[in-house]
Amino acid sequence: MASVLTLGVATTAYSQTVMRNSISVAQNSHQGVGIDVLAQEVEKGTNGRIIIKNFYSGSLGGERESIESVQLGTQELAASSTGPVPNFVPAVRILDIPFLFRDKAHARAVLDGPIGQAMLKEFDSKGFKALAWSENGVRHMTNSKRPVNGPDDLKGLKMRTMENPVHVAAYKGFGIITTPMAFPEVFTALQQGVVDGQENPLSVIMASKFDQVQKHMTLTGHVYSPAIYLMNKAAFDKLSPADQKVFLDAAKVASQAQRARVDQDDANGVAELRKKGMLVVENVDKAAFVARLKPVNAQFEKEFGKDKIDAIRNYK
Ligand code: EAX
Repeated sequence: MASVLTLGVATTAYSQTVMRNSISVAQNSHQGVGIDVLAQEVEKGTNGRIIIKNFYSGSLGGERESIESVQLGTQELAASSTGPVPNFVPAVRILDIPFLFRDKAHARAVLDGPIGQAMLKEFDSKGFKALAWSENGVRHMTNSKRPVNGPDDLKGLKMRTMENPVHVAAYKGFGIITTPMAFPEVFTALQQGVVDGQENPLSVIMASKFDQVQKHMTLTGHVYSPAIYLMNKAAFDKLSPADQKVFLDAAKVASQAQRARVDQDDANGVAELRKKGMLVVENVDKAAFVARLKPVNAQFEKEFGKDKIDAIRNYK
């Protein structure tokens, strides 16, 4: 390694690689924790040879745009919910089926087990290295119009959805008027009344200050939303085997930190949002919501295969 003595301080001139990563929510969030830990672990594991510069709050675009940039190689990394992912890797769609998972523990076990790990391999042929599953959280409904005590109360609500075909089909099953929209546009759309409501995990609702533009929340828990750390495949393949291991290990540490923050947000989110004025329906008759989606679920079983859905549903 060439070393240069300048101003009496020995500096070792070594090549430092700077990569970019992005999320659509604020840095003070579960996803912000995830990518900050990922960056710290990669810098530590490569002794500063690789630095990841993080961009928050959709400053590089929404999740779909960022995933597209990673696929094209104009951005090395992106951390995203699985919302827009089916547009790139259709095999992942099955994970977005409402009421597929019993709870977070069930979802984490599936994602960290053979089913989820095999799914990560589906990304390779699409130009991505999927470093690890992470977690967006269990999604709940919010709106500015009325309390939602049962599925009938959803009928006719104009709700923003993720750009996700499974969600759109399912929410139409509730009689919701669906508006797919990139996340960075959601706060303004809610503020201006372009849509009445949206649905997201408590972590996202809190980080995005939706209490300022949404009066009502119902803990429907209708979808478990995985998240994922994606890297441009060519950029990953260029790394030495040792550095590839650093990235994969860093992603696992980051995922644990992100999941821990989700647990923290789930523990105190309702009280915090109530303090900020939201009216929260906590005791929800989930069976009523599940029953309303029976016809849509029949469609999903045809589309994805009942055996595949049951393998996830019954995973212990
Ligand atoms: O990943 O688009 C969404 O509602 C996502 O949950 C949000 O961007 C956090």
